[in-house]
Amino acid sequence: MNFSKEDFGKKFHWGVATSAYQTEGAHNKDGKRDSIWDVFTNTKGNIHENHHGNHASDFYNRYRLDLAIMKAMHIKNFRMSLAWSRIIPHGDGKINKKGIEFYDRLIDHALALGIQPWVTLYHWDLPNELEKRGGWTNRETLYRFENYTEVCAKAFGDRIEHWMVLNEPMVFTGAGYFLGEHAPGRKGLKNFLPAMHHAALAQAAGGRILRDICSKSDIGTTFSCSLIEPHRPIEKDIEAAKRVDALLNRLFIEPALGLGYPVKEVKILSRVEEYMFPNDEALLPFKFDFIGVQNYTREIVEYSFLTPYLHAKILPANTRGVPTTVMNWEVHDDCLYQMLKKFSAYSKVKKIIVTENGAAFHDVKTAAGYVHDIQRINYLKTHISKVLQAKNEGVKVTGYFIWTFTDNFEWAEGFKPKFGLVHIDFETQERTVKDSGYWYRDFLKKKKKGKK
Ligand code: IFM
Repeated sequence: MNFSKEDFGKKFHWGVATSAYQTEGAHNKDGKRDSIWDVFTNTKGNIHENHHGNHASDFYNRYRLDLAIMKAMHIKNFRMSLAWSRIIPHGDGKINKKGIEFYDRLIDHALALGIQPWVTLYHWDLPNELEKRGGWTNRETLYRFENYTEVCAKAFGDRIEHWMVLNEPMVFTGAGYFLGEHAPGRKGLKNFLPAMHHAALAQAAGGRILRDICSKSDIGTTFSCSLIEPHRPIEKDIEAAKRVDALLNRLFIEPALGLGYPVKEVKILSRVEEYMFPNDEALLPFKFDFIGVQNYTREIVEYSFLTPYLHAKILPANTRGVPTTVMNWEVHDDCLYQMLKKFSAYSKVKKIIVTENGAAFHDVKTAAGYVHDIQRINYLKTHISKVLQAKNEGVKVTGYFIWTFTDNFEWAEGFKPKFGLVHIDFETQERTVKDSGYWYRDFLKKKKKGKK
């Protein structure tokens, strides 16, 4: 490895990223009510082998242990999310004191250990009571989200230096309200378009509320993205790739930057007007202090007459003869670099943090108690080196967070994909630091040869 942490400068933020539903467990403890994921996972057939996050990696009860491991690994930044249904169990109305107290304890403990919590307000776990009233398809959810943001900002804002409003809105609206593969399992344009619009409004509204209440904090939001390339260098595939790029990579950042929805490329999006109030265009932008870029892979696209709306088809990685992860995502060395270049080309983007990057592989714990996850180490080294390349070329990237700290619940794929630096035995909840975890620890600790 021909680079070290020092090459990124002293102010670069190194961390790990997690989310509430994927780790906390304690799904009905201390006043928490159901989120859409509690309900979705309890319906047979929705999730790989009917797994659910009722217990997950039991972070709710074991956060002290996990933070101690984090500290031993020299990890100083911890991206986590708040479970709305723990704080305001019905999504609306009464605040659950015990929910606030849990996050108070967690935040205070992290800070006492010298670990900065980076807080995401919404990582997909909408209180189910709101879903019963239409969820993100109902504009009312936007107003409830504003209230929830205010409650969190007032409760934790004195200690949180970095906030993120939404996690990957394209994924939770696309997979949750168009494809029906994620909670709440709704399908079709009539669900997707209003959900998308209300989430885009929530993204900016959340930013404004946080800025008002937490004027000293850095306010960001995160975007999923993939490098999109055409299958063949022919007009039809090139145009198809542009449409997929607009949908997957531009749909939420462009309204935030005041550029509107990418309707020129994806014409069907213009139907969003049905759900827009007269002043909405002015409410979509917000000047975020940073954007979170979350990239894992590249997608190859070809023209397809059969695909409704987009006329574009993504070719699954396992049909292309490329190396893949357990998610069937291509391992592509350059994709994160390309994404950093792409997002930094927006002149209004002030700073970029890689708020997620990582990979799921078939980890095996040996009889001697080790996890030799060499593929993950290689993946991380390559991607981190590409972050450095982008930085050296002038991209204002100021942080990098590995997805994820411990193995956890991977949504529709259940516990099958393992993304963690720390292995979890979900029967016993035993933690074992993988070789990648030791590698990250040493990377964070090491000084470059010859430097003091
Ligand atoms: O586990 C997810 C996370 O919740 C959001 N970003 C992608 C990760 C890996 O799929």
